[in-house]
Amino acid sequence: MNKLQGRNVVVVGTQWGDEGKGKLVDWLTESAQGVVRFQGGHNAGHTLVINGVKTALHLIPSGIMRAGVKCYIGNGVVLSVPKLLEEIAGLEKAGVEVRSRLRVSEACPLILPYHVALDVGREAAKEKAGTAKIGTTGRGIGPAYEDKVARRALRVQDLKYPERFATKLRENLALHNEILVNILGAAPVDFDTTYNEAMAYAKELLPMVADVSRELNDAHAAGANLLFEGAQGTLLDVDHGTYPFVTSSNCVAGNAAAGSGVGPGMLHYILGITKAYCTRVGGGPFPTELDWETPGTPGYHMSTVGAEKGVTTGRSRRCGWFDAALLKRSAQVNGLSGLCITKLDVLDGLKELWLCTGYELDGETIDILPMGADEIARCKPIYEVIPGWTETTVGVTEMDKLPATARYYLDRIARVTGVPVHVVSTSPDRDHTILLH
Ligand code: 2SA
Ligand code: MG
Repeated sequence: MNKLQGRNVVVVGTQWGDEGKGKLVDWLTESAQGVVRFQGGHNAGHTLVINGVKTALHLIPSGIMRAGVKCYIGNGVVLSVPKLLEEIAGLEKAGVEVRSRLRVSEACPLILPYHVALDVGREAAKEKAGTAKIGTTGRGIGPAYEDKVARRALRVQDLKYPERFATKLRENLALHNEILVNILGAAPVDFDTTYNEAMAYAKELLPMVADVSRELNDAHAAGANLLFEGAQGTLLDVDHGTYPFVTSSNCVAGNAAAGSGVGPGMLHYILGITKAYCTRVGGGPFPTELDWETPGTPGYHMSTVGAEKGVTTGRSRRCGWFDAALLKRSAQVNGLSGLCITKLDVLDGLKELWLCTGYELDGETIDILPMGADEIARCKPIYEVIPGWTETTVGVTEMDKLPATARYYLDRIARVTGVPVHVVSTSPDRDHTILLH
């Protein structure tokens, strides 16, 4: 029995997302009976490769690729119903049974067309004004969370009551259309179209709607092991990330409880998924960023060998050296039990690897990432240079089959961050995984 079996495990990204969480959740699902999404929305992009076949998921928990596993979309997720139905249709076409295995919380706030229009309109206005864009995915995530905390969101449960839905929709449209038209110079969103579309998809969604909090508590009481699948990453967390260049939800492990309706005592083990180098898509500071566009440079190597493109938007991800001081922050705010290092194989062939162990900030040396974008933007990384390896590590499944320098690199990461490495991933394939007991 390893440390991850027989427990409820939270999987979180420790950097800026795209650490490879989807593959790990799928792999861990071998010993789980339920997988839960607790924050974010269809801005997420989780790629799974099973028997050489690639599947991209945005909303549905990665556990869906294992027959018999139950999947839950918790209250912390902002839900675009048409996007969910599209994803279900795609999976069904590939022969995956979804509807009988997926439960959606009735407390999920809905993403409606005006959220998307506001998101896209605001980014365009920033561009026009020459101010730094957030670089959002344009999926309406931020505006949907704003409505939630402003206590005016339309939620999944409102779809059950057409009149209530219509009243709330009218109120929301009056508010948002004014901003769209008068401030952002965008087209207004039409009531009838939005209402009719919502009522049409409600029929398809409602059979999957459930009291997810209760179902998770019942499943736990009956002895099921649950996996909580984080989306995005710790440095995109609305409180702990590179604010304001963040997403609008809490991506940290603590939110697995609040975003799904279980108590924190039910979260037994926190696995921090960590890429062997750093990437970020969208705007905002990135202390260890490299030139990733010039052929022959280490950054270009990471970008091309690592195929660093956004799964949702297709944008190129920025690339840089591993940042252990950033990871210290992540370890702290998540309470990590162990690390899973992914994409180690991407570093094969690099002559040397630079590991950031701290920064110089305003003339002082610090050993942990500071708070907020402005301070982070002023950080100058301090590096330790480690020799690389020439051997291929693709598909290695045992620690002692890794080159000694690769093992040293992993050891340095564990020592500097203070978190043990429990899993190493050596390719996107489910089976190419090293488990350290
Ligand atoms: P948003 O749309 O409001 O959440 O954007 C705010 C910031 O959060 C970043 N963000 C992401 N970063 C990495 N991966 C994400 N998912 C997709 C992927 C992204 C894609 O898996 O590649 O395809 O572009 C994700 N979702 C949100 C976003 O870039 C902004 O910096
Ligand atoms: Mg992703």
